[in-house]
This record gives sequence, C-alpha cells and structure tokens, in this order.
Amino acid sequence: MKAAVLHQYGQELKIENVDLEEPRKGEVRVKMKAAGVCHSDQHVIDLTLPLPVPIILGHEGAGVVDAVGEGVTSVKVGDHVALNWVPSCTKCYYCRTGRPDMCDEAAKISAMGTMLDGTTRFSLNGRKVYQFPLTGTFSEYTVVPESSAIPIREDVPFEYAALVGCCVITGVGAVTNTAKVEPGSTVAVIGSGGVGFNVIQGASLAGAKQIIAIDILDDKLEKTKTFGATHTVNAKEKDPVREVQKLTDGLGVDYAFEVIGRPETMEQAYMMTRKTGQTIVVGVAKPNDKLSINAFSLPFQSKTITGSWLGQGNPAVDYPKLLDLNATGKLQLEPLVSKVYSLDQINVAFEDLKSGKNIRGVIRFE
Ligand code: PAD
Ligand code: ZN
Repeated sequence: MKAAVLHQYGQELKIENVDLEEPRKGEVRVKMKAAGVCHSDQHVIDLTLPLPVPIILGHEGAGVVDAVGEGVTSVKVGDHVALNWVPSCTKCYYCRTGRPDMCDEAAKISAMGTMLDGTTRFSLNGRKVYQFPLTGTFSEYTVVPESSAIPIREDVPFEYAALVGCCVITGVGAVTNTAKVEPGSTVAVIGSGGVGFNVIQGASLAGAKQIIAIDILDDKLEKTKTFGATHTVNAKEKDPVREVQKLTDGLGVDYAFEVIGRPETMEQAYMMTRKTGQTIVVGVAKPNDKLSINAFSLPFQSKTITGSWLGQGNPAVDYPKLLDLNATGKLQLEPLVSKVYSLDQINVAFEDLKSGKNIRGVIRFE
C-alpha cells in the first residue's frame, strides 16, 4: 500500500510501500479518494509544527469506509466520509462545555502523531510510522478513530468533499463561529490561500458589505473577487495597513483575519482593526514566535485579539451543513480546487503550495 512518508524535516516526502494494521476497537479503515494539501502539512516539514518522524502527513481528506473495528456504530463499510483531525474525547472540560475544537485529548495526541491509545497503525519495514493528527491522508488507506470519520452525503465528488475537512470549516467557521461577523460589516483578510479564500466566502455568506483581500500574488487576488472580495491589496506593492485605512475612511475594519502564520502579518491585522473591532488569528506561527503590539493602545482602542482553531467548529455537525450549503449554491467548493495531482506528484504539490500557485491543490487517488 502506497503512502507519502516524511523521513526528515526539510526534505521531500518519499513514496513508500507501508504496512497498515487492521482497525482496532473504535477505529475505522478508510480507502482514501482525495486529500487536500494544506499549509499545516508544510508546517510539519519545516518544523513549525513539531511532530515525530517518519510520519504520513495529510489531514484534509475524504474516502470510503473499508473496514470497521469492534464497537463502531456511526459508520459502516461503504459509507462516504470526510476526515476530522480534531476528534472530540467528549470527556475533557472543553468537550463537556461545548468547545470540542479545544479538546485536551486531541491536542495531546495530535502532537504525538499516534492513535488515541498512543500506538501507531502504520509501519515501514517493521519500524513504526506516525500519522499527522489522527488522519494521515497522503496514503491509499488510513486507520482513524471513529470520531475522525464523519459520514457525508454521497453526491459530492471526493476532491471537493475533502476540503470541508480543513480549509472550509476553518475559514468559514472563523467568520461565523469565532468572529460572528455581522451583516453590513467591514472585513480584511490577510493571506488568500486555501483557508483565506474560505474566510472571504464566509464573510460574504455572513453579509459583510466590504471584504478586502490581501495577498502578494495578483492572479490570486483577482480570483478572490469571485468569492466575494470587494477590494484587493497587493502587500508587495502597497502597505496593507495604510490601504485598509484608506478604504474605510480612516476607521479600520470591524474584523481583520490573519491567515498566513507570521507575526508581522498578525501585527498588520491588529493595526488595521478599528477601535473595539476584532483581530482573528487563524495562521499558525512557529512555537517561539512572539507578537509585538503597542501596550499603550490596549485600553484606549479596546480591540479584541483572538485565535481560531478548526473554525471553532464541530465536524460531526458542520461538515454535513457545509456540504448542504454547497448543494444549495451558497458555498463554492469546486473553484477552490485549482489543481489535481496523483500521490506520486506529492512533492510537486508541495512546491506549488510554497509558491502560492494554487487556491487548493488536491491529491486524487486512483
Ligand atoms: P496557503 O499557503 O494556501 O496560503 C497562504 C497565502 O498567504 C498565499 O496565498 C500567499 O501568497 C499569502 N502570503 C504569503 N505571505 C504574505 C504576505 N506577507 N502578505 C500577504 N499574503 C501573503 O496556506 P493555507 O491557506 O493552507 O494556510 C494558511 C495558514 O492557516 C497556515 O499557517 C496554516 O497552518 C493555518 C491553518 N490554521 C488552521 C486553524 O485551525 N487555525 C487550520 C488550517 C490551516
Ligand atoms: Zn489544514
């Protein structure tokens, strides 16, 4: 069975013939059909997200249930599923109080690269191979906890269904759940990648009157307009903070989203937020990165700065909802997929991600 394995940080993935154990109690084996290439996968390669190697990356994916372990009740063989990289333990403080995105257990296990019981299902020549947060979608088959296999409607092609698993729930949820963007508000989005495009279309869904897309690539900025952006700023050509001030009569925006993962763009997002507005950080920075915000401004400007993880969502509820919104034409999935690759082309897909070529590149399994 073929899988793309990261053996060493900073190096290319290698297509290997790996072994996969049968699903254990409460686990599900999925035959992967499609997997999106997210910048969070690249973050493991460049050590922004520290995880053990060798590891199978990929966390945004969809496929068909191929086998179920003892006690599994929510899915059966043949079901179409989209995978969830933050399975809720249902027992910790956050799961009990309605914030499964903050599940303590999922956070702990994700950093270990194992299944919930701390062991691995993948191996290569007898040596254990880890998997990126309880998913590992860059593999022909994977084994995941039952709560990571979310049943979905069957009329959506897998390459589109895969995207709800990360960039769509993260981007749309940051707008609707975290920021709770109000109709008629003003929004700026720094970073027009797979996640940023979904912040833009989420803001459009929420009825924002002004959506300012910021990126460094003109062709991508042009495409943001078909997702609802009303204005675009190329941050290589113009100072994005000054441009946003100009576009909002000197006020700043009600909501500024950072969707890259760099302290300097997070600072820009804070600076372009109006007094009492919200700055929402979605991008993942390096573990030791620090933000520099003018402390004096805090009481006088009373802005809120917050993070957003998994769009503060609940995949079991939100994936079906997002796919229904797509079916009724309210949410676009098809134009997010700007290129399809085979698993053998995985390193090309990562090169294209780094150069910002795609909205989303997707691996399709034959
Ligand atoms: P991506 O690589 O598809 O998009 C990043 C975009 O930022 C590209 O279009 C770049 O051109 C653009 N960019 C780069 N530098 C600048 C700059 N200085 N100014 C303006 N634009 C710039 O990434 P993605 O959308 O897959 O992921 C974005 C981040 O979100 C990344 O840090 C990822 O790890 C994080 C993420 N967070 C969550 C979450 O739950 N919070 C989930 C998924 C991804
Ligand atoms: Zn992701």
